[in-house]
Amino acid sequence: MTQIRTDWTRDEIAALFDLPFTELLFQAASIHREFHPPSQVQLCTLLSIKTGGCPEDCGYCSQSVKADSGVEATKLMEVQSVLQRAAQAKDAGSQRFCMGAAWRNPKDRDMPAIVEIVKGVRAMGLETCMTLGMLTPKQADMLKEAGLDYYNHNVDTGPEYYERVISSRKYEDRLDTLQNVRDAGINVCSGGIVGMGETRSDRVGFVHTLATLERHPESVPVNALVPVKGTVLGDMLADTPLAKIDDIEFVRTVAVARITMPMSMVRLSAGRESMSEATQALCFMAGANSIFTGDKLLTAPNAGDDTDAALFAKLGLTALQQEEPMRACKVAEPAE
Ligand code: SAM
Ligand code: DTB
Ligand code: SF4
Repeated sequence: MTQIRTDWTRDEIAALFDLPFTELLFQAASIHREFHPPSQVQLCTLLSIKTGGCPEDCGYCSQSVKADSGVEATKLMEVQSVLQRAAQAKDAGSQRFCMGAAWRNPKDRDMPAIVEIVKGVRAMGLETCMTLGMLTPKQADMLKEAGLDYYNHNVDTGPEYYERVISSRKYEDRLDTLQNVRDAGINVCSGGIVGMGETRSDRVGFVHTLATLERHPESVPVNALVPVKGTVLGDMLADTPLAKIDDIEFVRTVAVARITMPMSMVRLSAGRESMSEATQALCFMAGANSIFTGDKLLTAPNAGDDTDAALFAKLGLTALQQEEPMRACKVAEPAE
C-alpha cells in the first residue's frame, strides 16, 4: 500500500530518475493503478482570455513583451465571449475549462469580470481553472468565493535554474502565490516545463519542490517546451538542436512525478503536438492521466480533437467522466 509522502529527498528523487527505464515505468504504472483508473484520461480545454503584452520576461513565453514572437496583445475578453467558448468546450466533452491571462498579476479593476467569468463557467457544470499570475491573499479569497475550483501557477523548473529563465520575479514569489491559493481553499495546479536546457539535476529539483509542498498539487502539468521563434529559449533551441529534450528523459520526468505524487492528476501538457504517438503512449503508461484538448493551447498549436480521438481509439483510452472516486477514498484512509 503506497503512502503519500511529502518528505522526499533530492537523493531519493535522483535515484528514481536513475532507475532502468523499464523498472521506472513499472513502478510508476503500478502506483498509477493504485490511485487512478489507468485507461481514463481527463480532458481539459485551454483558452487565453487575455493574450500577449506581459511585462514578465519568462524566456520560454511568446506573450512576454521581451519576445519578438509576433503575438499581438489583446484586452481581457468579454465575459459572454468566454462563456461561449466554454460551452463549445463542454460540447466537445471537456471536463475542465482553464483560462489564462498574460499578466504579472491581476489588477483589482480586473477582478469583477474575472469573478463573473468563474461564476458563469461553473454554472455550465464545468470545472474552472484560472492562471492569472501572482495573487494576493485577498484576490485568492475572491476567486474562492466566486467558486474557482483550481488555480494554475507553475514553479516551471528547479530553484537553481529558475533565475536563468526568468529574472522579473523570484522562485519564492511563485511559492508565495501557491500558498495564498492553498490558504484560500482553492485546489492547486502546479507543474513546469521540461526541455529548457536544464540538467537532470534541475529536473530533480523541479519534482522535489512540488513533491515536498505541504500538500501535493491536485494537478501537475508537465509541459515540453514549445520552442517559439523570437523567445530566448526558442531561439536558443533553434541554434542548438541537440539541446532538445530526449523523449525518454521526458517520460522519465512524468514517471517520477507520478511515483512521488501518487494522487495528483499528472497532465501531459504543452508539446504534444510535436510528440510521437509512441512517446505519448509511454507517458500514459508512466502515469500521465490528463491532457489539453483542442487545436490551440494559449498561443501555440495543440494536437486537435480528431488527432486525439484517433490516438485514444488506438490506445483504448477513454475520457475521464468525473473526479475519480478512488482519489476521494484514498484521502479518507488512515495512515499506518
Ligand atoms: N501569466 C501566467 C503565469 O505565468 O503564471 C499564466 C500564463 S503562463 C503562459 C502559464 C504557463 O504556461 C507557464 O508557467 C509555463 O509553464 C507554460 N508555458 C508558457 N509558454 C510555454 C512554452 N513555450 N512551452 C511550454 N510551456 C509554456
Ligand atoms: C500549463 O502548465 N500549460 C498551459 C497552462 N498551464 C496554462 C499553457 C501552455 C502554454 C503553451 C504555449 C502557448 O500556447 O503559448
Ligand atoms: Fe507572462 Fe505568464 Fe508568459 Fe511569463 S509565462 S511572460 S508571466 S504570460
